[in-house]
Amino acid sequence: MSSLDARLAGPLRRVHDDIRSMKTRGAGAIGKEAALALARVADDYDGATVTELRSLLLEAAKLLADARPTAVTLRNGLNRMLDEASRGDAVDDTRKRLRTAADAYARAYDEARHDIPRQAVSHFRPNDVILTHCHSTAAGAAIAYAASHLPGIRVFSTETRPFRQGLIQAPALAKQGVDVTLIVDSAVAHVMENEGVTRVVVGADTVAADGSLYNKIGTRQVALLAHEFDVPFLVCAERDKFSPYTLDKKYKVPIEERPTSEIASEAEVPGVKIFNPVFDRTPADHVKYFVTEKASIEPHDVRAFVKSEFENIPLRI
Ligand code: RI2
Repeated sequence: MSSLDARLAGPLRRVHDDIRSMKTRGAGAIGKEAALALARVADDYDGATVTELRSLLLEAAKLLADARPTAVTLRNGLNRMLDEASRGDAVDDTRKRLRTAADAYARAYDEARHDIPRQAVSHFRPNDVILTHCHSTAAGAAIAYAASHLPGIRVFSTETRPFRQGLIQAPALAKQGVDVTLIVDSAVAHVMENEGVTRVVVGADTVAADGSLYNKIGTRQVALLAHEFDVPFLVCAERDKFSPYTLDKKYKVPIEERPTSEIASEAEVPGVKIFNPVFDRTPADHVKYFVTEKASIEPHDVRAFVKSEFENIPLRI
């Protein structure tokens, strides 16, 4: 961090560390936090040149983009802010533009959680038995909305080892009046076979242009089982979960590995190596629909959607 002085770097480092440590988590939420953090950099900048401000913003964006590599929301939020900064013609103008853009970004996050459930509801039926994996605010909102509009809906929520986000998802659903049961990840096959699961609904960290899904580790196993039991697999994902980087067919979505201590301490398993990848890729042919805030998209239409939604946003980081 060369030119970001201590006054700008301290708060940024905190945002970065909160995202890295999962104090701030959820793919949508980290994109929003990063956008707001860049607006604060502009607010706190006390120099006089727009060129210097832009280069500080780029440096700040690079620092934040590092915090979590898999969810493209982080980079999408930052690229949108950098694009806005490139249009400012003076420091004050740039500051105002970034504040307006960050507030709009935060509003879009909330609106997506209002709109996705209304798009998704047509995919549910009375008495559906839904299985969900990890904690997704987008998927959770869709499930709760369906359960409040259709009778008899029941939900199974996986624990989601190792970070156990199911312990956030399940009570959040229960609080909204949903009939929800927590299961361990390895119970998915048993539950699909014996409890009559009729839908799988998950969130997304990144949706690639080829229609594949990057989401919390274990999602692919759930999708394979859904395929085996002929259960429709729905993904709730707002626009900025889609990755413009993947329009380049050679681009590989990075899979984050987290500290092995999230699985076990060395003392618990002496002499054993531990591997902790926290996301996996689900192929396009296992996804029925991506439900966005505007429409439901089939995997083969994702490339066109990404092209149209991101054509004017340069990828600066
Ligand atoms: P929303 C989470 O990642 C999960 O993988 C979840 O599916 C995704 O973010 C989407 O979350 P993590 O932060 O934006 O737990 O739908 O690693 O809340």
